[in-house]
Amino acid sequence: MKLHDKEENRIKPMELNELNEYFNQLSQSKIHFFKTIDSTNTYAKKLLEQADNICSLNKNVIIAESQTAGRGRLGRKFYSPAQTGIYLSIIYVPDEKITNPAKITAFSAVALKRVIERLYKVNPKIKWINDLYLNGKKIAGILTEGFVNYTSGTIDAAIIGIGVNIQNNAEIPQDLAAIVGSICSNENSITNARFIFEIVNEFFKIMSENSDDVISEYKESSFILGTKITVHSVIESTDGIYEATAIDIDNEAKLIVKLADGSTKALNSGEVSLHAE
Ligand code: BT5
Repeated sequence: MKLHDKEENRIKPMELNELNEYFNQLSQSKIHFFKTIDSTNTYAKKLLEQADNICSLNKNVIIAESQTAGRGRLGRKFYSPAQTGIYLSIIYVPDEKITNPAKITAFSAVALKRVIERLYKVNPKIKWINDLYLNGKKIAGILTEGFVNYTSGTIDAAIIGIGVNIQNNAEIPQDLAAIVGSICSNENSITNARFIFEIVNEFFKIMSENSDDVISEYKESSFILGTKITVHSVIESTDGIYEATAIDIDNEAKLIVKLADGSTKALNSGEVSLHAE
């Protein structure tokens, strides 16, 4: 690739003015923008902890151009370099208590997939429960964290953290190079500000859509249904690691698997990795 092409393809840093202009269209929303931060999810959690009234934080969005301690699930790291990806956290305070954060993750994955398709004209697939893949590599991850009200024991708010690789990163650590991909599209006119705004807008739209329809869309985009997978059980430690076939995703976003003895099981936790053929 010529240097000239590289320069053109490089994503531009975010313009705060442009971000503000977009977010002015979304009523009640407020953005918190950082050039760099440890983790946008951690910052969102602090905001919630310090708030007198958490409802006022609904639709607050924390955005960073890079993260020094980006987090995945189960204490894993999310590589979040500047220039090639976007990192944001949405604070969501619904009218009703949150009973199933996993479902919010599933809905977010569909929202993110829709926006990537619309803007970048590529078709990512979803790996249950929180990853988007393109051409066999992971291009985005979602980390939903519930904010628990310790007095009532209910989950009163959710923090939806989204990280997307827009372009390949030349400095990616060796251990990630084989699994990490990027959107890497020819659509160079999409600014980061617009991409982020569309994600947030689509998220709030999808949360009010018919749940069965969204789950159907999730299933249509899911690339593990019908395949053999290896289940790494984390919470139900007695189950350890076992093989199964992913056969369905139910209306609560649980993965239904069929075991070797023909029995089925609904997974709502634990880690799922694709079976190596
Ligand atoms: C996730 O976890 O993929 C959720 C990632 C959420 C990141 C966002 S960024 C904004 C917000 N603030 C945060 O601190 N986090 C959220 P998980 O499914 O556990 O996947 C983690 C695994 O993905 C790692 O162990 C690596 O194998 C791989 N990985 C790390 N960095 C990656 C990257 N940039 N792109 C794709 N895969 C990556």
